Amino acid sequence: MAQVLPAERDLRRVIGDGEGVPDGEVEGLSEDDLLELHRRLVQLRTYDERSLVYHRQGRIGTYAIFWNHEAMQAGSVYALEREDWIFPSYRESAIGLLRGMPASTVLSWWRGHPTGWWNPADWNVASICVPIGTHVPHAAGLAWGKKLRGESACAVAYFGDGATSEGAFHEGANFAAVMRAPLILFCNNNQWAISTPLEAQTAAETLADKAVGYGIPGVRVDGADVLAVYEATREAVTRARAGDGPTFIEAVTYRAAPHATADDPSAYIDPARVEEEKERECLGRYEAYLRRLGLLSDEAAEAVRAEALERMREGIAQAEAEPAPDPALLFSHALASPPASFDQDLAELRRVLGG
Ligand SMILES: Cc1ncc(C[n+]2csc(CCOP(=O)(O)OP(=O)(O)O)c2C)c(N)n1
Ligand SMILES: [Mg+2]
Repeated sequence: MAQVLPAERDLRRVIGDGEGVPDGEVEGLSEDDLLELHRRLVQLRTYDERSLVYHRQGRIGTYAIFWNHEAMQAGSVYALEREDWIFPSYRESAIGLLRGMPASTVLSWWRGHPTGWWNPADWNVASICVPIGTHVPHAAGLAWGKKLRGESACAVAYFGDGATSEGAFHEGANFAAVMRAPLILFCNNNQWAISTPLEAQTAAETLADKAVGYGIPGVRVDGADVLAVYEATREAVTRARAGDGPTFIEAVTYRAAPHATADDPSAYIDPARVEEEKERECLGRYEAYLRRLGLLSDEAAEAVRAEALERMREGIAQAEAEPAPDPALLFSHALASPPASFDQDLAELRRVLGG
């Protein structure tokens, strides 16, 4: 068995600050790659900002904001192949867009419309997981299955800092490690689980330290540095494909938005800390990096934004054009032998809905 070293403590970074901290670069990324990463960040940012507006307008339901989480999602997915599987939590609800999934599909999910439930095999993107951590064993099982079949695909499970306190996380991580399953455990450590801060979540010095207990490598990256996230994930993918098993990636960030539209963080978060974090948010930092390299002009940035906005306009129009679903769907797959009372319940529901 390979020797497992203590988890890396320092945050990996590639992007400098334009002043004392110099910019690095990632080997193997062309200028086209750098611009494509930018396009993807803007796509996610636009999705997120528009969704908040759609929520306020009553056009989608409760929505889990992922503002400033885009670099963790775009950077890690860029290190994957299309055959690799993505297991998102609600925080990565729009990650399918990076595989070409229509925005209307994800918006329909937030509208509670059946067209929002895609076939995972169409995109190699599992259903959005709302229970905390329950998708980690699913991802471990899928990854192990790929290994048993001799396929080269791997899986990535996305979860938060709070999920690391859940039994399902432990079971999935331990199982994948023992089976040397090709799994990447991607933890978005935004330092909050709704109103529970990180220090109330764990007694470990870092979340990456947990990897040591599973006998797998643990790395820490700056979650607002899309290039550092990409590089760390690429290494984890290489390890997974080589048969060396899982890697735990702790991407460190700070939640700069409410947990979700139903949350009021002013009750528990220091607003000055949030403002500080917004100053170093991931898209602005990456755009500044591209500008320092001379790769991004105002016009080009504007064109990318306009394209992303158009995709959202089309997406919401398409989602809203879907006919209302039949309320019978609520009952039809619940039980193999439904009780007679279901008929009365459905009739009552139709009466209440005015149908
Ligand atoms: C099993 C389970 N317990 C509790 C909840 C309620 N809940 C929803 S979000 C959340 C916080 C999760 O925090 P974290 O894992 O850090 O993810 P983040 O929301 O910060 O991305 C909790 C406890 C849930 N969805 N599932
Ligand atoms: Mg969290």
